[in-house]
Formats: sequence, C-alpha cells, structure tokens
Amino acid sequence: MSVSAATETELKMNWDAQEDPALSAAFQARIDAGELIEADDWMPHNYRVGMLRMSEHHANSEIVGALPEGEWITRAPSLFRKLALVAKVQDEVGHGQMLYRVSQDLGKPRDQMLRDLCVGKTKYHNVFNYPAPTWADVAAIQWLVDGAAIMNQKSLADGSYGPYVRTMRRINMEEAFHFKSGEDMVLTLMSGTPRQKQMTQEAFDRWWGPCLMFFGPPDKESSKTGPFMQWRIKTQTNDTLRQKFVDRFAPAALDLGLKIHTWKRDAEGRVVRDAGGQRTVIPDDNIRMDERTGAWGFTQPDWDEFYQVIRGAGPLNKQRVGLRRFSYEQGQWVRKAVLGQSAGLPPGRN
Ligand code: FAQ
Repeated sequence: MSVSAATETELKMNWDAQEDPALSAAFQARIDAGELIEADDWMPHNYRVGMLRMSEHHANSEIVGALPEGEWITRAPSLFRKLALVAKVQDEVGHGQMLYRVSQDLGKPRDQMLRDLCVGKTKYHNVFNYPAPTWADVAAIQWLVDGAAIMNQKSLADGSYGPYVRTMRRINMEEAFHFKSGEDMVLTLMSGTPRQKQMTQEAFDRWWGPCLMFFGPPDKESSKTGPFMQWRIKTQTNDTLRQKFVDRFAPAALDLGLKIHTWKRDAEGRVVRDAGGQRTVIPDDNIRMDERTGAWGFTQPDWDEFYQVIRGAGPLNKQRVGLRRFSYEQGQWVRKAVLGQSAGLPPGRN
C-alpha cells in the first residue's frame, strides 16, 4: 500500500474572500467581548482555516512528539522512570487524538489529516525533528519542551475557539505533570556524577536552540500573528512568548549549574559554518538580566536552521515522517475491519 496526499478537501486561507459585512462585524464583536465561538457557529472562512491549521499542526506535533521519548521506554534507567515515561508518552498520543477531533469538527476528515502528515504536506513542531541520543535528552525534552509547550498553551487557553480552548485546559493540566517529571530528572542528573552533569549539559545544548524556535519565527517574519491576534486564535505573539520562556528557564538553568551556549557569528550576525558545514559552540554572552526591566537577554537561535527543519530538511524529518507512514500502513487493515470493510490480512501475512 502507498500513502498519497489527500485531495478531497482543500481548505486554504483566502485573503480575497468576500464575507458578509454584517456577519463579520457581529463575529468580531463576539470575539472582542471575550465570547467563545463553537463549532456550529458562523465563522469567517479564514478563521475556520486558521483555527484548523493551528489545531491540526498541534495534533500532528503531539503524535510525532511521542516518538523521540517513546524510543527510550525500553531503556529507561529504573522501573519508576519507565512507568512515568510510558504514562507521559501515552498522554501525548491522547492529546493528539483530542486535537484531531477538534480539527475534524472544523471540516477536515481525520484520515486526510493522517495522510497529509505521512506525505509531508502538513507540518508539525520543529523540535521533534532532532535526535534524543541519551537519557539526559529525555530529561531535557520533559523540562524544556514541555515547559515551552505549557507557556504557549496557557496563552492559547485564553483564545476564542471553544473546543480548542477546553482541550488546552485539559492538556495543560497533564503537561504540568510532564514538566515536573522533567524538572526532577534534570535535578537528579545535575546532582549526580561529573559524567551525568556533562551528559546533561550536552543535552541542554542540543535542546536550548530548538526550544527558542518553538514559539515560531520572529514577529516581523510571522505572517499570521496579526490576523490571529485580532481573532484571538493567538493571544500573545511569538516574540513575547519566547521572552517569557527565556525569563523562566535561563535563570533556572544557571541555578542548576548549566551553561547557556550559542553559535559563533560573523560581523553581520550570521551563524558561521566551516567547510564541512559545522558550527562552533560559544558561551552566550547576552545571557544576563536587565536589572531595570527584569527581562533576560539572549542570542537569537539560528533561524536558517529553523526554516530548513520546518521545510522537511531537519536531522530526522525523514525518519519521523517515515515511521508515521509505516504505522499508518500497518494499521490500514485494522481501520478497514472496524468499518466493516474487507480488511484482508495484516501486512506481511498475505
Ligand atoms: N515548528 O506565522 P507563524 C508539545 C510555521 S505540542 C514548525 O508564526 P503561526 C507537547 C507555521 O506553522 C507542540 N513550524 O505561524 C509535547 C507557519 O507555517 P505555514 C505543538 C512552525 O501559526 C511535548 C510558519 O512557520 N504546539 O510540544 C513553528 O501564527 C513533548 C510561519 O509562522 C502547537 O502546535 C514551529 N515551532 O504560529 C509533545 C501549539 N513555528 O502555516 C511531545 C499551536 C511556526 O505558513 C513531547 N500552534 N511554524 O505553512 C501555535 O501556537 C502556532 O501555530 C505556532 C506558529 C506558534 C506554532
């Protein structure tokens, strides 16, 4: 069996769409009054498509996001950590299921979403395209990635689309457990042997930059922040959330004894690569608190890397999408059987 991109439903933004002015004004008045929009309410085409894109991107991220940590279930260092990790990975997949349900109600069939993900037609979060080579990476993911997710999702829980807002409230409660578990794991490792501390520093270096990118491109490059904020699909800009993340995690990392690094740049601020494409790690000298504002300075991540990763050329994009595709193909006979269609045999048994 091969998976092809879906063609049935093409839901695209259309900024030339002519909406009924009276309905649009009434819709905006409801948003401005802080009301929640429900699935069967009238909504402008671009609100529906924008909300669907966000919710589908989020659903995709949850199920692909289960993969880097899922790889560690059989290698967890103790039964206690293994049980916590199994529960965590199961939570993330469950979040994906809830978010696909929210997305379906906005007009895109679930099977189409799964197929679009399998062929790279739709996106998922940049962070899940990186390897997790050590147990300290699992700790860094639960501390930093879940920490970033909570920060973003708390702001999304103040949004305008009822089904997504209610899902965010539920998900955020579960993410808080993941974050606490990550904090405990990082603390344990940083209280351990010199080798464990070194391993944690290396993992932190791998995840700090991708987590800065987690909140999306700088505001000046973000095409959707303007309209999304007007409709309260987003309630804070990418740069505001990134700054909050740094204010929360830079001092916490330093307190734990971690160092914050960045890449060496040229005079124009571009990241320097050697002939083999390698970058040089240097201390981030901008990491300090502005006593006047309380905000922490930091060096921007490598935005060229961000765009490469979200366009499908990150370190593990092919493997992550390939595994989703494999699992979609393996499960096809089960989906058919559930629907009462002729299911045939599982792959490899015919
Ligand atoms: N990665 O104009 P903007 C989790 C794309 S779940 C990939 O700023 P927007 C739990 C963006 O789609 C994490 N692509 O876009 C967990 C757009 O592409 P387009 C998932 C990104 O929509 C933890 C283009 O760049 N959370 O972590 C990223 O206003 C551990 C231009 O960007 C959500 O999805 C990115 N980081 O803002 C699970 C939350 N950033 O449409 C397992 C909901 C931007 O032009 C383990 N989503 N892009 O093709 C959002 O908050 C927003 O959609 C943003 C992007 C912030 C992602």
